[in-house]
Amino acid sequence: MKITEAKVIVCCPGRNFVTLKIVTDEGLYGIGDATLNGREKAVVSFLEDYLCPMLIGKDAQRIEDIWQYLYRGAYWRRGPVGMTAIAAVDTALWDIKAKAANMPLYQLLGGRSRDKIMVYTHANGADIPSTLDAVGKAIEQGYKAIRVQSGIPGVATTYGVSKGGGKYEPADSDLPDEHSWSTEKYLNFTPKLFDEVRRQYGNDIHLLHDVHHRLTPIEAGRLGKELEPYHLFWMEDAVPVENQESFRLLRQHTTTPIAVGEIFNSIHDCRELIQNQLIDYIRTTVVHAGGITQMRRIADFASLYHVRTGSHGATDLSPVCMGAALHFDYWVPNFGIQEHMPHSELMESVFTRAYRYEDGYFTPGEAIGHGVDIDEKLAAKYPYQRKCLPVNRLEDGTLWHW
Ligand code: KDG
Ligand code: MG
Repeated sequence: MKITEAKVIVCCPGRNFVTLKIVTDEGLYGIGDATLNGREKAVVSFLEDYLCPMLIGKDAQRIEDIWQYLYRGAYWRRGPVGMTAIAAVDTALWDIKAKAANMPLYQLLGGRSRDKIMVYTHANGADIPSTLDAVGKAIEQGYKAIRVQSGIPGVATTYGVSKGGGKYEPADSDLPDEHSWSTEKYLNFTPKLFDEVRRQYGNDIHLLHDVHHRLTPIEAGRLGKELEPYHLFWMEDAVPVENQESFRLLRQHTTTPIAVGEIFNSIHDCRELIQNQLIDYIRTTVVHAGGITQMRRIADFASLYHVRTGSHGATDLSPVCMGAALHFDYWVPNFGIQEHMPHSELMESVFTRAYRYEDGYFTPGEAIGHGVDIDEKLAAKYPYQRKCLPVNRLEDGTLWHW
């Protein structure tokens, strides 16, 4: 089965998505997500100028060899742009292989390990009362696990909190917006937030929180410790990930479970954290961590160290990634949870999807392949728009992690 065409489709139905379509001489095709928020065009170029020409004429059935060719065969390896491009190729090839086998992808991976996939959604508000309302709405929608983020008194803009109560979409301006940050105000406020949520909604709902890389290890240790009475499902991205020794320090100070990895793109980024049992959940995703092929390796490795999966699933990961991720989640033995930040109706209109939500859980559906397709004609009506993620500054103007 020879690859005859590999084309990149860029669209912006409310936000940018990059999709790779691989076509074969047997008429089967597959699609993969190649979206890298705020850096979309870099992946488009990586694919169009380098990877797509290399694919023509290759046997689409040889997923492993193509993965090795694009990764091991490259002198300049790793990095978000290149690994997102490889992920798109890999996802499209698994889609083709499952279609050729006339199976849903999860069957090809080894069959399902569970009946349904628990997801967590986001609840956020400008202050504690509106955040509590958002948590209540998520519970009404059936969610069993909820990520809670709130505006902080005295801090003008905060990660995870939408402007004016709408859906949160951080890449929202042509050039980076400037946000502000105060670690002191955040640390003083956040335990109060979780205290209120537990008081109002009790102990049965799973609560999660994303620090978004903003604390030093000792600050993160303090937060983890102060959040212990509210027994979070996880505290995410507590510290920047470049210096992984930070996690050792953090671990020594708290029993709050630790999640990390949405910005990782290689199994090597995860290795020490997993091997030393410094984390509880690994958040790598299909689209940013080299596709299904590398995600399986990461999960199998993690399973040796009691680390479970918790794939990133913000709206900048397209429905194609969500579809593929749900097949992976259905199969993976050491599944933890899957993030679900719902796409808008407009975004979803461009992609047909076999996956379904019901009462806090997803199933990937029984369509062959990964079950997601793109309506190219409709996609063409929504051309690319440049959108950047924000940058962050401390109150004195010092540039900080966003
Ligand atoms: O593009 C950046 C987003 O994907 C990220 O900010 C979302 O941290 C995120 C999350 O946990 O969903
Ligand atoms: Mg995050």
